[in-house]
Amino acid sequence: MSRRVPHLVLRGRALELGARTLIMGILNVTPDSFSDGGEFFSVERAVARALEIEAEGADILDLGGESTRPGAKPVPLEEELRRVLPVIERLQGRLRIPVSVDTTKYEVARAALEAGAAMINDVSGLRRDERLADLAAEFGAALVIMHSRGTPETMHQLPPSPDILGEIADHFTWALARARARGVAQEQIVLDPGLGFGKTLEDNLLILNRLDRFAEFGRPLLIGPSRKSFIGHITGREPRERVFGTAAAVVAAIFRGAHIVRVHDVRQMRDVVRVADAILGAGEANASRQPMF
Ligand code: HH2
Repeated sequence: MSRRVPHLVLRGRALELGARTLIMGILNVTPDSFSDGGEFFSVERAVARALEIEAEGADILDLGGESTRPGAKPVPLEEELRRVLPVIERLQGRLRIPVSVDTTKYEVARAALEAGAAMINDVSGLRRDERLADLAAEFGAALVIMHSRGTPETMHQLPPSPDILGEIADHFTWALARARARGVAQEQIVLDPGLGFGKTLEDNLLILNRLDRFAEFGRPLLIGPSRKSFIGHITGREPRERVFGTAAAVVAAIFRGAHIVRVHDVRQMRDVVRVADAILGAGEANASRQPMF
């Protein structure tokens, strides 16, 4: 299976996709994120973790100031800005990898881009505010369009979708058209089916097992299984104990065509991704011919 798609453009930089899986390292500057809430809730700790995430081998840093866990309360604009902006400002000139801002708010995305962020990670997939696409166009930033059912406050009360894959594909079609209409180039867009966002256990497993269905869009696929509750359901483990379960989901996603994996445990997943990529590349023209065991 080929994972080749056009490269991703973010503010004058180009990230090559498909040759190897890219790692997006998660940094939540929140008191209440489901697995790392409170851990990096000060500027100093967040900056230190960001630099560590880069040193551990991440290709992109994803910084968020609002938890999206089921039932999470929305964070006021001023508070979200207060959480993420100083961290981005302090990382200017110190971090080589691009910074993505995990937000659905126009003002937060704008301030983050002005402070040097290169990517907007919109878990509402343009449903909350289409002007995020205007910002991506204006700054030449990358835009992650994620599928979510409902909002974090309501998503756990929704009835299951009769056709989750079709629902996600319809959303991608709609959001790609909206982004294009607002001037975003295809090369700036990443698609994410949104594991855990209003989906059942079966939905999450189906998304992973059928991820290749979304290859038809010709855009990089991002997948975020890290420590999520579907892994907890299967393994019976608490969020921080879900590293091996996350690894299994990461490998499955890579074998079904994921280009970018969004993870907390960057150091561990770097090895996971490297081995999975090596297996996936076996038999291709440039595979190593050295005997080894
Ligand atoms: N998952 C979370 C947050 N943002 N963005 C994308 N593109 N894809 C995801 O799957 C995704 C995301 C939820 O995980 P986390 O950031 O660890 O938790 P919280 O939302 O509680 O801060």
